[in-house]
Amino acid sequence: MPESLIPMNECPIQIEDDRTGTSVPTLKRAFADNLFYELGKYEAIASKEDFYMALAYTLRDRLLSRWLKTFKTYDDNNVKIVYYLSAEFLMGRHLGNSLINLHLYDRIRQAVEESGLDLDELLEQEPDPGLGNGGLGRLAACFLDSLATLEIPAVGYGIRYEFGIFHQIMQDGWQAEIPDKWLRFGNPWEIPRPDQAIDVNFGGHTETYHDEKGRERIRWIPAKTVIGIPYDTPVPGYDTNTVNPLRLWKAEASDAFNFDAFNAGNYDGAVADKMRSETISKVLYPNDNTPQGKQLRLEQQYFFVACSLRDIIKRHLKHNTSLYNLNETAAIQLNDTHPAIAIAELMRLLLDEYGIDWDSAWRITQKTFAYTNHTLLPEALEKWSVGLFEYLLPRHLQVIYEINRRFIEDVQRWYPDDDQLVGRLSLIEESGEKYVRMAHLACVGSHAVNGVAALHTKLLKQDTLRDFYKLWPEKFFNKTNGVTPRRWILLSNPTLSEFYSSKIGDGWLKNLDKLRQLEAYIDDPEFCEQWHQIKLYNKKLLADYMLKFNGIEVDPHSIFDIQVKRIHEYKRQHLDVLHIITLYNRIKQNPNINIYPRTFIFGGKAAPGYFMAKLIIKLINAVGEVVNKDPDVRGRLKVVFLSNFNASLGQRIYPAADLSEQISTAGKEASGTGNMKFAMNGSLTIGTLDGANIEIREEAGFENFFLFGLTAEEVHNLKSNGYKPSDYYNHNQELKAVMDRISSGYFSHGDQEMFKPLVDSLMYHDEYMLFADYQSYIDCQRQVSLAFQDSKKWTRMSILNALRMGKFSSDRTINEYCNEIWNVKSVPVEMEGYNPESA
Ligand code: GL4
Repeated sequence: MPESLIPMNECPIQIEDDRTGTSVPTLKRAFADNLFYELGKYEAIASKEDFYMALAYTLRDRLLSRWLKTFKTYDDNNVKIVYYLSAEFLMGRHLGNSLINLHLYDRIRQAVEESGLDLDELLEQEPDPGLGNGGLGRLAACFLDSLATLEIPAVGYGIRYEFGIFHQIMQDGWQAEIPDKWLRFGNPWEIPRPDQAIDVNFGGHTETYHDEKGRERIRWIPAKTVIGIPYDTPVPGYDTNTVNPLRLWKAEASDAFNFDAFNAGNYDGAVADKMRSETISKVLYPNDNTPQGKQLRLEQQYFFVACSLRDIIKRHLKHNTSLYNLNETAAIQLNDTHPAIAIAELMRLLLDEYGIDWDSAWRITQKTFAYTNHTLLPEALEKWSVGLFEYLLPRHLQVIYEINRRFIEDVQRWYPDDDQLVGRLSLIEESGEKYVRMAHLACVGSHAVNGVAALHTKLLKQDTLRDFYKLWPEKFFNKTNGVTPRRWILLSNPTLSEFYSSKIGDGWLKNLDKLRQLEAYIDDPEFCEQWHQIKLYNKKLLADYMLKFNGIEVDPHSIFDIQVKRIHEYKRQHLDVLHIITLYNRIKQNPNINIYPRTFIFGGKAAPGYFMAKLIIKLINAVGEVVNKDPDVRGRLKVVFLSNFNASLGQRIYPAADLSEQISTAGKEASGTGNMKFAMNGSLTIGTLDGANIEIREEAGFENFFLFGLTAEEVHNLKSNGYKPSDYYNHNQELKAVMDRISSGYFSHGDQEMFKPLVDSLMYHDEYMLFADYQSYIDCQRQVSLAFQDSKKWTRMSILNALRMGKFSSDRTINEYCNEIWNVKSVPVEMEGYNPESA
């Protein structure tokens, strides 16, 4: 019998079989074999992409036995599974990650080199799957890594966008967007499963009818059906046999095309419907912290949620006779409100398709869902117009109205004297055009609601979700974000990782708190010198990259002062620019002034429709153009904008940073996760008391953190008392000089109009209070420069930052979710005769 037909439980793991063997000669053979059979190429005609693909297949083959065994283990034991629903997953490149998880890095390097190729070059061929915008999508990916590493049964559900986040290029200092064709050469990491396709309905109307028992029921008569095809990508854990799936849905038309139209000669019309259906999973909306309110976006949300829920129910019913105990086999996490329509969809399924009564259906729903809020910005809270809802999802709107009716009845019973309360809590916003408030739906339909850092959760309770907190204080949790040390230390910073492991072994990779053991070396000059050399080495690597891609030569001994993240006014990249211009002005006034050399590095994408963010990018580049060339500067200041910041560029950047810029207006950044990646790699943070900065500072020690700026409370008070940015401008000479220099056209070839919108917005509104924090920031930056000049002291601070970041491993975060929200346990996957470490 062919091996594939041997039942799983009898399936022998064949050592040195071409698809599973891991000796160097077998790997070489498998690599060549995949090139030939999967790609139809031989060495002489193969491109680098082909070699990369052949290598990717070689690794995927080696993941499959563990993947299938993981599936079988869950299936056999009817385990409780975490379902992480997210419109975004920024997974980063897979190949390097598989190499470290399978412990095959060294052997593959040897196999590839013996084949006359360069592994690093092949790794660079992999497109970075950019199915997300920024922190929220990357968090989902870190969580999947930790779930698999902690051996938690989990499935990530999302959308298989054909075009991910756009590719950013610079044209004359302006951002331009190029479509991200990440699937152009095919995707070796995914397995399509058309046999598990799911129908998703849209539009139409509802009608009542009587079922066989004479009960009045409602059914949805949809206008259109789209098919969701699942594509599975393996998510391997580190040092475990667990390989969980990331299941992304692709939209396809239900009929290939309309034959009536085709036969009538209307060829365009025959394919138009098909194209419209397939548009649903075409492209990721490139907005971070700003919803778009477009019909297609709601279609995307409902599409992936409907597919995922049907899939979850199917899995549940395989081993359970009813849905009454759904919450015993499923914990569904809503990553922000993007999948919140799931609450109405599960209710609809339970009521209409499974005939369950309202109260039971509602109990099941609430016990199954939990919701994570990721933003406090009021403009970022999603709401959908009732009209659009009615048009696309008429039955869901009815369900939402009924949820709301019962909810408001309760509220009126609990608080009979508070008229305002009902209006504030209602799932429907009623002033002017009516909207469905998705965060409200998520709060009432979940048993747990959490923020993503201590301050954020506190502000949710005090402000954004205050009324819900008053109703259900026990529903609220804090789950401070974390990031995976596998990608953000081991893969990004191999030199530092090797240094750690040479001292304490590699247990730190699964228990990051262990790094604290290394504090014993803090007074050892040799240890500190080695640390310093590793940082310098990483800086040189980044300097080489900047020379190659930006044509800018920088001094690796200068302070690498870095801000990489989405461009947004609340994140205040322009405050960083005000500092650069301040230093520049000082040099222009006195070219011999003593200024410690700095390299200011920026990276990040602006939403294509966000004019002010794009203008900030232009300003950074315009200032760089002047500063980098001015002979008076004598190379002491360099400004570099690295285009197309993404996960793989992050992997190069974090290890090379001295200073991490985390300078958002206090109370605006829910958590931040880049702040954690920098600190883990030994950068010091200059930051406000915002998001997770506060907790990073507590862990690192106050003396190892550069703090400046107003607190969230002070921001709030200053705003309520009438904030006047012009007061700061008029009373601060340096600030005035900086603003005047921008206004004068100095950075825009004399054009005084170019930056006027940015200048005016600061001078007359300054929503994010740059002026209020300016002096404190400038003073703090002076402390940074002084500290850096004492190299021993700086290295010490850098080391302590890195060693004390154990809390920010996403393993800690996921453990908390498992114990306090999901109530799930680890389920180890046993593989006879297979130990990944000795593989
Ligand atoms: C974000 C927050 O802005 C960011 O602070 C947080 O770290 C991240 C993950 O929780 O979520 N919210 C949105 S929207 N985009 C983000 O990156």
